[in-house]
Amino acid sequence: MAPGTHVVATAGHVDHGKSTLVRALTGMEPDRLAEERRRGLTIELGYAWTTLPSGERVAFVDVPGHERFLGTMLAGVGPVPAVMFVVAADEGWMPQSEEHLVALRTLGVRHGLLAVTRADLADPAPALEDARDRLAEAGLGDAEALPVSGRTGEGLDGLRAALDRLVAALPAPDPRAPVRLWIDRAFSVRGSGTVVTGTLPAGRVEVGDELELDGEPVRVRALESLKEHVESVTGVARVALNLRGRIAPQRGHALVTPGAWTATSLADVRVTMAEGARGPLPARLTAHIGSASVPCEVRPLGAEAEGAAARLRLARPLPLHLGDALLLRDPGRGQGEPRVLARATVLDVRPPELRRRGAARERAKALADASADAASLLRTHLLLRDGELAAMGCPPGGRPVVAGWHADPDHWSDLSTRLPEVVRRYAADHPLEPGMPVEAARHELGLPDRRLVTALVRPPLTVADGRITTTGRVVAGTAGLPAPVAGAVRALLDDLAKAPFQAPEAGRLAALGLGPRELAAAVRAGALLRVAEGVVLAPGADARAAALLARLPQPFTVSQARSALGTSRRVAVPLLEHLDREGLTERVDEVHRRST
Ligand SMILES: Nc1nc2c(ncn2[C@@H]2O[C@H](COP(=O)(O)OP(=O)(O)O)[C@@H](O)[C@H]2O)c(=O)[nH]1
Ligand SMILES: [Mg+2]
Repeated sequence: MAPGTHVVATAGHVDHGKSTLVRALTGMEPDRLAEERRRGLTIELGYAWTTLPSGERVAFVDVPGHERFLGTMLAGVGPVPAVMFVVAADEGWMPQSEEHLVALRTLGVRHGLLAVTRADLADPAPALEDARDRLAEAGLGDAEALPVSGRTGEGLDGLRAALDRLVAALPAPDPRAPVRLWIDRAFSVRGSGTVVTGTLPAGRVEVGDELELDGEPVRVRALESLKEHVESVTGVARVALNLRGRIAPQRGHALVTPGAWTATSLADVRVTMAEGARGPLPARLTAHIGSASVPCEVRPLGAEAEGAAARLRLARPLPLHLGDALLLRDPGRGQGEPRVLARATVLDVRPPELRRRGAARERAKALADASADAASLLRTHLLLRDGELAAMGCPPGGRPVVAGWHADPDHWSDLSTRLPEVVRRYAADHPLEPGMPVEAARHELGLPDRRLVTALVRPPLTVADGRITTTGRVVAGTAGLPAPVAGAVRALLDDLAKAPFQAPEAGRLAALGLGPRELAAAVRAGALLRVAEGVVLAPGADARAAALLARLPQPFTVSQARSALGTSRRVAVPLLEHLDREGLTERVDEVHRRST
């Protein structure tokens, strides 16, 4: 396999040697600003990279350690999966060591190593042991700990080898994941327009791709990774994108795959207090995710006991998925007080309005049991399309009920109980009509798509000519037939109850005394469904077939339909033609059909 690239952020107290170490490892200058070099202080994020002994390449995002630049530090660490935590041997654990570690823990960073720098100035052992214990406590128990000196170069070879082990152990991100590139720098280059840089955590970007920035389409004109032109790049990587579009990108905005994220300024979350912080949370905070920092309001939804559910209102929309973690920071706190206050795990990106009295408490209860998955979402939203689930970051757990629609199982069974009632009531109110229009049933049940109604139709209900007929009509139909015919039809319906798509053979029809004339009467009475000459099924078999076919991979062939329905070509071919006529399936080409 070709060597990959990786991204590691630095962390640790100011002046502990982060930038010096990055410089020593890469030979590149992470402090790019004149002011930074004059003051010997990192103010902005710095970028530098090197090739490790294995051939793997690692880029560092060097963050400022000064307490005034916590926001910048979070922007650097936010999209990065691994950290090089730096503690000075001569100073040991300091306030920003603590604050950075709390931030990493809150963001859920679990991969890293510990470099105890300035080992030429003091015995590194005490600082190393202390810091190693603290990192382990914060979920970085696998971090190797190494004494080094950025000044003398002591320990650097060991550090390079440890970085190799670190990057080899990082989980490989999904190259097909949707892109969300948090911008950390944006600038204009004379002659080529807008350039943005960021850490691509997963997915793939290619020259020519269309992405979105705040809902505006942008085209990737050119692409660089680590200062080399490339045609495509797969996360994790540091990337620079040359963009075309009517846009003014800034740090904290994100380039995303169109349709793959939900841009929202409202999210329901589970709040977990950060180490050392105590509630209740102030109402106004700053939310950090990726390189973004956005003022927000936090509204607790229930009592503490209900799992600390809250609703976040962000000052501007962010592209979010369920399961995303936002770090909540108090921008107003003074020195010495904890500023990293909590983690907010996103549980819903399209939260329902809370209008009724007690709605907030109820919502808190629901969120207390919720996970960041499709099943939990469907409990709230009841029906969601494939695309909506994807934009919320949830692969659908089960199969669609029809045509890309997913339903909460309880809601679906509730609907299938309500449909016959609704149809019966309609028949009673409209005795002269031949059945309830599907559209009326859709409206009555408050469903967003007629196909959902059709999918709910089960025998003895049936759909014909856009109307749903009731059991009553079917029973009346059989009853209206001459007794021997009614008896024969009931026998057929018994057979069909066991094998709904195995239309009786000519021999069976003849044995029951059902000739063309008798069959025609039974069909007229609505007691049987005629699919083609000599092919009859129970009423409603068409709707049932359509619902089964909608679960097949689309489009499908006659033979796939045949085996899904458990029948022969003799029945499948005319049944599919019947479904085409009913608008429940449609032909794609000579051999394929799809559900509508
Ligand atoms: N003696 C010694 N000094 C170091 C070492 N690493 C950094 N320094 C010095 O410590 C100061 C702060 O280093 P810097 O890399 O800017 O720290 P940062 O704020 O963590 O990025 C500078 O004066 C460095 O020269 C080291 O390993 N040994
Ligand atoms: Mg620095």
